[in-house]
Amino acid sequence: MTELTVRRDVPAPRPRVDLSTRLAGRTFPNPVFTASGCAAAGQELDQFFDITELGGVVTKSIMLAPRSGRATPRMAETPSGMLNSIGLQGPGIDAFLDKDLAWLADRGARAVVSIAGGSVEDYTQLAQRLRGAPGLAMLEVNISCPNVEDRGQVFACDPRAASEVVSAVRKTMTPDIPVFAKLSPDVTDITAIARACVDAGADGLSVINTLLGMAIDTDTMRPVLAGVTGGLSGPAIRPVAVRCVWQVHQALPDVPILGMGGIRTGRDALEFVLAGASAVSVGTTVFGDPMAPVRVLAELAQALADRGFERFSDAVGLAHRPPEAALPEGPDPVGDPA
Ligand code: RRO
Repeated sequence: MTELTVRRDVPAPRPRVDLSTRLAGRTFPNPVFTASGCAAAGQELDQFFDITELGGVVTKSIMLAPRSGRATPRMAETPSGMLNSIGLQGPGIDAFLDKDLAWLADRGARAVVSIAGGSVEDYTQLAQRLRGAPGLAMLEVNISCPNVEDRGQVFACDPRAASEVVSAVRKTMTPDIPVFAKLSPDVTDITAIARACVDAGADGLSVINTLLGMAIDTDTMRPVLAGVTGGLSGPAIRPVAVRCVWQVHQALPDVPILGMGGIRTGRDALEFVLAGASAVSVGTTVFGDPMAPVRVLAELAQALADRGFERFSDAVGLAHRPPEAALPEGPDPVGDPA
């Protein structure tokens, strides 16, 4: 068997922009994170680049028990996007703590652990298990997985259910760990759910999970995915994600947002930041380009420098301000050659 050799590229030097970002009282060195479900717990990506270069590593949602997930096929390509119906495959919290989180802590990465459950009690127990865990920098409460048998379990589609989960997790987790709730775009008014989560104690919001989608194979004339429906991700959903970040930031300007949905370049990331995201997750694109997170980070730094920013934080939500207040003071804000 031949051994796989992988590159460990050194990212290009970044221009001098202060990229640090604060998420609910915790400072991260930069605003580019992985996206839950697209990089497992970071081990594979670390073969391509040093994952401690990223602001944080967001892990695949973990449940209490090990789970094999849904039947295959569970992925399908779509125009500018991808459908998945993984169904929360994972090793369960015990193995995750022993192996994945321990590895992230050893590695010195900032771990953002995504948790998922079928009941409020599941989430509470997960938060209990994670209390005081070394390496844990933040919790992402996934209340919006589209691939559950019962749509009633998509807590993020109902303000009361979302609130119950978030409140239980916030009460259980130590105050030093920010608790973010991950929202679904598949709702009439995302700001109502966002508000319910924040009122229940969420320190921030992850915006957005995948959109519920479906593809039918016109040769077999049957659904492509064994699970029939799946979560749509990739550039196809970026305008929806940017709109959701915009709406949530407008409604709750003081609440930090981790934005995601189809980010492939630094400019894409900047779009989310201008809409109101204080950090971004890079997801689906890593399947084709494992270096994408560090590339996006370098491109974002360059894009900010090209526009005259000295601090990343000055760009957060800037698109909401009137045009005369929109550009920072500084050198030539328009010289972006890309
Ligand atoms: O595992 C999945 O099928 C999955 C999850 Br937990 C999620 O949050 N979003 C998604 O598109 N797929």
